Amino acid sequence: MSVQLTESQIQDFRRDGFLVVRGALSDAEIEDFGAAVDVAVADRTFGDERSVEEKTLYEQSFIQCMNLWEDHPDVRPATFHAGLAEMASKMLGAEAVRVWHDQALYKESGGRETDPHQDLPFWPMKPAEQVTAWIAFDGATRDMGAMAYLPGSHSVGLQKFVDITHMLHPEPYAIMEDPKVASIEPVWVEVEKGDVVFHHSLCVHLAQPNKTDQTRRVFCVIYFADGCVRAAPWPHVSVDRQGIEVGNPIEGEVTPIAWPRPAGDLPGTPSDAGPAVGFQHKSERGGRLPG
Ligand SMILES: O=C(O)CCC(=O)C(=O)O
Repeated sequence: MSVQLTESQIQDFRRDGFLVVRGALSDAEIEDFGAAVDVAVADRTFGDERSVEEKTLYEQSFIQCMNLWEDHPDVRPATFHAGLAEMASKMLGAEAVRVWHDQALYKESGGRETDPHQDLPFWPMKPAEQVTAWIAFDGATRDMGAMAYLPGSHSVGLQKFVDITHMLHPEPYAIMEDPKVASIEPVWVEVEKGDVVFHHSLCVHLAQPNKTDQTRRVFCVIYFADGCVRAAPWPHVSVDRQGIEVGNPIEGEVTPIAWPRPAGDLPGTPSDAGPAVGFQHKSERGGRLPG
């Protein structure tokens, strides 16, 4: 029996822009999903022997591998988990949700913090009806790289690009000091195995460095309300690979429906799955220049 959201949880998400769902996944699911994502990350990063110190500042925040469901079918039950996708649709008030992409965000031992940012400015999509499910396979304490969220920051009219890659701007925009959110105290959220934290695409969030000797193994699924359209011409694999023009609805085999689907039905491999879904920085996949 899957966990069902209460009306009060849905209202909490809409007020705060994030929601912790305790025990959303069973031990068996966490074990299976973690094992599948570990294999996929090992495949994608094969041959990269660099230490954390040798990596770029962005890579020091996490090893990012996206669209793992496409070339690793064992990851699909996680990316298209019916219970999580249904929760996302309820939070967004959407009749159906699609997957924008999934991604592993493995913060290595010694990895630096994740700089505070919003997600939507990386994505050429509107309206702001997206939610990310953040799954820490081993749980996450603050020492290990737990996340914090600025409650209510998704609904203050803030939509600002922060270059968390440090590639375009060595000093990214200090979003926590923006007058629209400067008075909001971050809420740190430690999680246990099986908990899932959802955040809205405009909710400002950040993560602690990993001071432990264990990798913080996190997997995310980004859902969007069916009907969202391409908002801008700048490149992004989730729209470019299926030829979506500005103003057109984002639909197709690269961004399949996650909810509702017939029980046990998982999407097949997109026709061009391959190099296009390899390791990418958020900036490379978005091609987004700060506005
Ligand atoms: O896991 C992290 O450190 C950052 C996560 C994040 O930025 C996201 O899920 O949008």
